[in-house]
Amino acid sequence: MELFSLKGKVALVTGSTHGLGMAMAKGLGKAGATIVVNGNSSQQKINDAVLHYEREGIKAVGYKFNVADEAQVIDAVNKIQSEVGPIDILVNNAGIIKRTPLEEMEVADFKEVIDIDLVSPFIMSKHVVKSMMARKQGKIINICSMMSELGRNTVGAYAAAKGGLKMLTRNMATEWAKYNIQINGIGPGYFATSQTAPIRVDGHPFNEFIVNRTPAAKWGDPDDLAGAAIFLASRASDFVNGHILYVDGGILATIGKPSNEN
Ligand code: GCO
Repeated sequence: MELFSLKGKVALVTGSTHGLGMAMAKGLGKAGATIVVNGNSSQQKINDAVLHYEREGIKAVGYKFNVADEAQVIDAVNKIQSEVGPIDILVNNAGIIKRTPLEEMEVADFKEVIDIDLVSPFIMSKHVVKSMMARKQGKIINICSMMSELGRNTVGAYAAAKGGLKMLTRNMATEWAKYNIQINGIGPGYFATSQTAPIRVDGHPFNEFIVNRTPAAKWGDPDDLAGAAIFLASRASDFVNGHILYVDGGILATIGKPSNEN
């Protein structure tokens, strides 16, 4: 099990005050890593999250910064590396979604989704990878989506960003693997989070559609992502690079089935 140990490692997880980010960060923390908690909504939310991690026996420190603002990222990465230590693991999880038909979507909204879901992982990785290159080791995990492979009504900007993130992951691996840095992605299926709450309401057609469309016949629990995160952050994945690990209850494995079939 030493292969999966993250003892002595520092893991920066963007958007880790709640949801999938927190679930993955808790997994990394339980495997021994010190968690650098990030968010951009409020310092109070970050402080509350740090307390939550500590109550779970996880060493955590909080940094409020906007992952889409390069100046803030440069400042935060420098502060974290001098106050906590070199960043061994970067999880680019922070993201937004806007559900609007493409023909009605404002260009500014489209650009904002691309900025946070695609450009920010580039900005974060660009400034964290430099010390990983110098130390000839590091792990970067980009949080992709079903929309890295599939389209869906109303989430066109999100699909463009997540499709782009899949290829950005592969190109980062192409350019940085030679420094003994592993860059991979995790593609969550449909999980019970605040982001999916509007479409996961009892009686909401999309809710039933997902339960029927997913071979596991249920929405995922955020904790179901912890194992994949630990694997891609640990020595167990030292020769895995440019890979997207889908954790989706089997959605991508099947064409689906009509609702009258069991
Ligand atoms: C949606 C959902 C999805 C999920 C996830 C699926 O509106 O379809 O919010 O985007 O959050 O990304 O992989």
